[in-house]
Amino acid sequence: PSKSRPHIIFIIGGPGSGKGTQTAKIATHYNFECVSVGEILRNRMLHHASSDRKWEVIAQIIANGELAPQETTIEELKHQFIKKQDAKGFIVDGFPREIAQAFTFEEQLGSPDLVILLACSNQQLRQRLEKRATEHGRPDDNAHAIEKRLDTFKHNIALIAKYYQERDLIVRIDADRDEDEIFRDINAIVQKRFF
Ligand code: UP5
Ligand code: MG
Repeated sequence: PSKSRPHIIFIIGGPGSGKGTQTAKIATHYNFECVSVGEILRNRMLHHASSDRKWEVIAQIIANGELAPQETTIEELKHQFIKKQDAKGFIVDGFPREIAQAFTFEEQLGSPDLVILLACSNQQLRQRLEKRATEHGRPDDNAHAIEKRLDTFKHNIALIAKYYQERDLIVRIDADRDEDEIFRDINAIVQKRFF
């Protein structure tokens, strides 16, 4: 019998909503491959920005809190999916960022089985990012880029959520709470959907 394709979970939410934190927990708990799109882009730019004009431009875009070009993002995602095609499942952190990306992913890699939306108040998002900025901040953890990331998210989330809502794929989780409480809810949802 042919092996069923790996489960695909998208985890989306505003900057600082806990996508990375929860993705790591799910990946460990279920032995799923974690694909953090922001992380991958940051790694690439770290290695290539000084020698490659394309990555120099992307590094600037990200430091400004704006979205990297879709083709590059999809290309990186595809690369990960092919490299890890034997995975039990994929947990994709921080994708899609706009509706066009959702469509393109689906055409090229198939539909997600579940989309988790971490819903967090703006006040909480700002507080978490400002706290991280004082500890081990990323290049995009400056006041200007934080506002831009919040705006970009606010601008794009409604269409994305509506699209997945129509197919009953999205689950919204109150992410203003403690990490472990959030994970308990996610865990219950993943259990119910896949096991
Ligand atoms: N923290 C986490 N959970 C907490 C909780 N429940 N209570 C209290 N504190 C909590 O968490 C953020 C901080 O809060 C941490 O210090 C954590 O300890 C604490 P984290 O888990 O890092 O949240 P996350 O949602 O992952 O925040 P992040 O800053 O990574 O979100 P972004 O969406 O801004 O970052 P991402 O890496 O996904 O994208 C960065 C950039 O890459 C984008 O702005 C864009 O330029 C580019 N990008 C694209 O262009 N296309 C893509 O498809 C993806 C990214
Ligand atoms: Mg993150």
